[in-house]
Amino acid sequence: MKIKNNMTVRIIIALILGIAVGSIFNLFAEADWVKGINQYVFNVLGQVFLNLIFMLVVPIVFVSIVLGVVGVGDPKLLGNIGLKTLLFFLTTTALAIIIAMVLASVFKPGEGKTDLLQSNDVKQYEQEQKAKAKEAEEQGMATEQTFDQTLINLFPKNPIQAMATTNVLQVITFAIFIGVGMIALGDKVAVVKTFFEQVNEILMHIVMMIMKYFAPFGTFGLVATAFTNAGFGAIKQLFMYFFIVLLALLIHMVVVYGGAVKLLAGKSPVWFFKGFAPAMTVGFSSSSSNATLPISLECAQDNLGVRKEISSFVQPLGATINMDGTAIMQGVATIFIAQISGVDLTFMQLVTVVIIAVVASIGTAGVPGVGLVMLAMVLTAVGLNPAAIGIILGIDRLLDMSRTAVNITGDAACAVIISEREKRKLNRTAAH
Ligand code: DAS
Repeated sequence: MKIKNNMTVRIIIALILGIAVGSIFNLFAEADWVKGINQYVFNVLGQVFLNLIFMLVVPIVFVSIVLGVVGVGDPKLLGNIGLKTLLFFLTTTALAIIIAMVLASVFKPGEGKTDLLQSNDVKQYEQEQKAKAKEAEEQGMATEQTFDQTLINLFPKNPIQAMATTNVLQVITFAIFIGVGMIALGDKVAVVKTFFEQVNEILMHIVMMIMKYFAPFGTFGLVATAFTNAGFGAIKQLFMYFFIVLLALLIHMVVVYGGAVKLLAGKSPVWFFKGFAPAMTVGFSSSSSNATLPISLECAQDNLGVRKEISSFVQPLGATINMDGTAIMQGVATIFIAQISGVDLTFMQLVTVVIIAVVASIGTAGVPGVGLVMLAMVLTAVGLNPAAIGIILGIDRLLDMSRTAVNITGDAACAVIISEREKRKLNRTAAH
């Protein structure tokens, strides 16, 4: 845990330094030496870090969704407890992202003039998009996809091309078919399942390595570039984004989890949060649901009286396929980036964000920073510039800590509810 804390401290120091240096450099933004340092030092550090994150998007999306589908297709899950668990997870994740997008749409953190989007990578992406639209027009192809075309384009003609062009919706579709095929063939493809599990472990380890060894440098580079371009004034929009994610996390915790424990388990929310507080603390400091699992299980079983067989089924599953906190960050971030990009998302695009974020959370393992990798996928899926995550990446570590605490609390709430309802059922049977 010590190393993880140091990593967090290093990233927070890099964030503060980046804001300070960038804001000072902004005062001399026209000087050649500032432009030189900004381009050849800050921008290089930031873009390398972003590329490392993008490098993992397609592999993580493909492998984690194959495993997510196979996991969901586990015969154990098709039982009474499994179906209730799945229903709770999917419902709360969808609720989480809706709360997030409503708050972001009401408070509009990204509104107003900003130079936050001035990094070279973002400008280059916009030029590419304009060139694609122009080419499509010249070929008489419709630039705006109609609903039927969107539906048809969900299914890849060439899954390798879908991966090569980061067409995440098609990669997800292909992954779902692979997962369904693996469920159908069961033990015949046990080796393939092990292969995917081991590749996923490698990918998660790579995420951990990137966050541990490169995140402080990348954070400094991205934040220094953003503030050199935009000046200290940009802190307001970043703070608004930060505040709205925290507000959405708090509302989701108190209203959705507290309400669910009260209404569905007949237990006091205060009792629940007090009993699970130690695990929330570890989740916050480690930014990893997986690393917190032993403490999460202990709190649920010892403090909240969850039956061991229910706790050890629901919580490990939840650490992988249920990430409401992450979905909240993705909902707010998508609306925030659309606002600073001056893009009005259509209703269909908002629905796509909800579906993609729920699907994305199914396969993502609980390690630090993985929510950000999946955010790049969500942005790509709705046609927003994934490079824009560079703007929020600097402050993401602090949010990762908070959303991890929410992720594991959702799993515990589900375990408490199912355990309490199973106990009542047993008591009723005994009474007759
Ligand atoms: N850190 C992840 C977790 O462990 C969440 C995230 O990256 O969004 O739950």
